[in-house]
Amino acid sequence: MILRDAVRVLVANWDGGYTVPSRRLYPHQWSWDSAFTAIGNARWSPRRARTELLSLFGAQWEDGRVPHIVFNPRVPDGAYFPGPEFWQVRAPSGSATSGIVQPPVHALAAWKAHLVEPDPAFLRRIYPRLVAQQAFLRAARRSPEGLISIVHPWESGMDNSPAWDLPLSAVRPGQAGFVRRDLNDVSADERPTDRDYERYVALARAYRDSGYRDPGAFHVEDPLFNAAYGAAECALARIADVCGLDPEPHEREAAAMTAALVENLYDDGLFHPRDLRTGCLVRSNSAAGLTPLMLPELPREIVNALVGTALDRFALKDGVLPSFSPAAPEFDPARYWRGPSWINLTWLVWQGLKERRPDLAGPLADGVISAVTQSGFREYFDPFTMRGHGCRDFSWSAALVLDMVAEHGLDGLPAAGREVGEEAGGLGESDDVSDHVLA
Ligand code: 9WN
Repeated sequence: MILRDAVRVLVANWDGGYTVPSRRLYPHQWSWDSAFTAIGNARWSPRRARTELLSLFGAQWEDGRVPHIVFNPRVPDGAYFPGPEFWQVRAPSGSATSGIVQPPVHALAAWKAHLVEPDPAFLRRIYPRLVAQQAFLRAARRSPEGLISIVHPWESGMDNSPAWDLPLSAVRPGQAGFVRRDLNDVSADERPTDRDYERYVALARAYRDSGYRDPGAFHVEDPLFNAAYGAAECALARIADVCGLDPEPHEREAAAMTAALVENLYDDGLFHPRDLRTGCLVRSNSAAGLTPLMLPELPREIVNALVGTALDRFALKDGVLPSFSPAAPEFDPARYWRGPSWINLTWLVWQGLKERRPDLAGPLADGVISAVTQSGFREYFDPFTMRGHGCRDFSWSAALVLDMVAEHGLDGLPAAGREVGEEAGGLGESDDVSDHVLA
């Protein structure tokens, strides 16, 4: 039942070449959402997964950046703020896009799609695009210590995390002069405050006005973003291998990122962001600090310390992962990224636990499945009551449940790999899959 419902959400949110995160709240294509959605779609329609990724990379900029939003010209102006009229920029393909990025989880998604249904031709097609995405980050955002920076909380994907409160306090909120659209669909106490929104808009405007070049008043190194970059290099090494290319440069790059993270962002059982304006670590309690677990070469003692932190400070033994430590004063179980459990973040940490700590990974998958069974495919969940918050029928919640069930099983039934999705995908691999992109 749950699997059919997941596929139904993904079918309803499919726009012919990609999946909107949510029909009402997010009616365009988002970068890391497309990667997570592709991971789940691969379980019942690998073709859809490949199309989704190719469609996103169809809007890649010449400098290699993959914009965080690709706008659908058929969606009415004003359906989402800030829309194309705010960003004022187009990709070489002609698509209107934003000018900021999101964590590079796409190489991992491409590799996972290939594992479900091997397709070397797809890998050969997307590999240079994925390499260019990483090259942009190195050229435009890499510090001498080897870490990649972000210039906007939206680039972290965890926009309203309390980890950004301190760096954001240095940002002067601009004049309001805009109308928020998000509050039409979701209650104000589950979304960022107006004050935060004014800062987001001021930052995005300043970056836009610099020609999408100069970091402005917000400039930080985020553990999740950097872990995603490192995991992307690991995936690229495997992809290169299939393509008959040398995996070694990617392996070296992944190892260098792992070392840079440990050297610069690790302290006291958790990875922390670093504020490049002050040079200081922001010692917050964000679950983003656990995501370097994705990196296969993370030293054993750090893995053990992170697991200890996950158990003590994030109550991981209860089978859920809050986005922020419940023990911290900023924790809020219902407000966007300030404590609720998000399925994508849980999935990233689960990647790092599956082999090392199956005793913890199993209950985590069960926790996710029971949250959606109780509350549906909501955007986020109260980690104690599992009550759903944010929008409904949220794509990555549905997609990643398909992936977790495929690997972990359901209700005591064993993992079934792709058959999971095939059974649920009785709804049909529709003809509505256009593979027009990158043509
Ligand atoms: C801004 C689409 C996106 C996710 C982000 C999430 C939220 C947008 C917003 O929705 O951000 O990019 O309007 O709040 O924070 O992770 O990609 O689902």
